Amino acid sequence: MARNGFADGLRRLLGINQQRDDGFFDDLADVLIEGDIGPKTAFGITETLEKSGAKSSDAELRARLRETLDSYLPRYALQPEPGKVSVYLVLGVNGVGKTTSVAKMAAHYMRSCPVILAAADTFRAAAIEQLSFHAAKVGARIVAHKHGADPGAVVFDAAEAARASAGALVIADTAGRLHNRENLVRELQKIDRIAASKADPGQYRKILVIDATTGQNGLRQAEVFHEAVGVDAIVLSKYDSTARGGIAITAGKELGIPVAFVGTGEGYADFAPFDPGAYLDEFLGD
Ligand SMILES: Nc1nc2c(ncn2[C@@H]2O[C@H](COP(=O)(O)OP(=O)(O)OP(=O)(O)O)[C@@H](O)[C@H]2O)c(=O)[nH]1
Ligand SMILES: [Mg+2]
Repeated sequence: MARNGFADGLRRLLGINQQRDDGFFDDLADVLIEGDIGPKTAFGITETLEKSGAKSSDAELRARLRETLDSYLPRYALQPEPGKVSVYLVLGVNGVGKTTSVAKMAAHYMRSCPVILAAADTFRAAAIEQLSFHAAKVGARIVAHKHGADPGAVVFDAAEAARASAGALVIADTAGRLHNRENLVRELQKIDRIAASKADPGQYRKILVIDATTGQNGLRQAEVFHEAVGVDAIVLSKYDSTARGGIAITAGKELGIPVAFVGTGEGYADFAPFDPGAYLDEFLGD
């Protein structure tokens, strides 16, 4: 995994500035922002630290920083209930890793429950074939319609199939489009209504894939999708390709959205539930 920019920056800053003068906390905010923490959250963090630990030792400051960041990370387990119809709708802009994440989630959940993939990206020409390829590889069932078909109807049929097999987790791939916001919102809301009506109560989740290499753009995407349909959890993809991961903290603090999974490569096994402790170890270089 790539070295963490924030951890290196923090180490450097602690080495240079032992005084904790005004400049120290400004510099710390800059280093946090370089680590992909949003400016608002970064200044909130430095304000908290300045109030509580301005004159503290390196170790104390690190501990306080860790405590503060930890308090911003919502705890969340994404687990379907056995015997129920659960629907996980996977959302995100172009190319962030939605289809790959759907396949990884299938491989993950198939160990504990039946999974049916819904090929609800009917927009991009090769999307259905791509998902079918993954489904065959991981051994998951798939429900697909023709290219250009109504994505809501695909989700509907997949949920019906889940009902017919006495419960299953439906994981739905969707098309990634953000260039026409109104269209996206309208279409998403339609799929959203169908998914919400077909899943058993409390078993419907909207999961946004964010490419960890896109930095602050990821937060903007989360805001747009959250406003459109409400986002329950994030999959942070391509975390293997970046030295920064502050988006997990910013999304938690500013939007209250937890990270559920982290993707660290192209293989199905390069995927794990988000572990806040391990994440903070790496972010802080502890
Ligand atoms: N290194 C790395 N590559 C990833 C990861 N997740 C996905 N990818 C790669 O990112 C590229 C795009 O992945 P897709 O799953 O097709 O993305 P998508 O969001 O479905 O794309 P569209 O359907 O075109 O919007 C592929 O080459 C994937 O192999 C990851 O965690 N790490
Ligand atoms: Mg896709």
